[in-house]
Amino acid sequence: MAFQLPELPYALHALEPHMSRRTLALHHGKHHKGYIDKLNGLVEGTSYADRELHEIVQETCGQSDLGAVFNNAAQAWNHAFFWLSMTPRGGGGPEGELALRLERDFGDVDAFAGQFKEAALGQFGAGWAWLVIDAGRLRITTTSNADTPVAHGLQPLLTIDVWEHAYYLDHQNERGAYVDTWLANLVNWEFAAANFEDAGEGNWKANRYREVREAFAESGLGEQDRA
Ligand code: MN3
Repeated sequence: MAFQLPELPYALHALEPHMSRRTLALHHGKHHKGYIDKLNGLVEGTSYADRELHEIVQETCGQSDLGAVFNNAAQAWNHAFFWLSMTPRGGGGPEGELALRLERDFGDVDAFAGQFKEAALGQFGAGWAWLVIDAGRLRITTTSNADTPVAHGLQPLLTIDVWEHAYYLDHQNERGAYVDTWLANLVNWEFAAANFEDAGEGNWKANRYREVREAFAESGLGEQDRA
């Protein structure tokens, strides 16, 4: 079965005024859909057609002859994760165990936000900034272009897309304003906490991606609002 574009877990206008309907409609309906469509074309008739998305990402990483498969599979995975890293009632900070771990590893949520913004601004050109678990500790990392922590054995908790298409319509070249707005109003700490709880279970990648797909399938939001 071909890979499907996941539904957004909220309506296209739900993140306004922090992320415009126009940005979300283009980003989801054109960019994300483009990666899914290209991936389907590339894997049709191959053994990858029936695999889980994260398995394709992991198995094609670093293989130069499969670069196009990796790029489109990784971008498909990253964007599905990015939509869930945001919520209309986002911002603030985590609660519970994740809050304690954030304090241990960064000091406090403001210190985390400062380091996350610095990493997002420091990513030269297209890419992603991530909060991950690395050997039991929370860590901020960045990846270039389509690259993803999923390909390198790290468990992502949150991500922000810092490709220009993610923010140019709303913030032009001001990536810092985009990251500030995202951290203050959109970041989904409940999603991060759910990912944190999966840590150490071994098969988190399959579990998490399945949950991502189910969340989209169950949301039912956005249908009447599709651009
Ligand atoms: Mn993008």
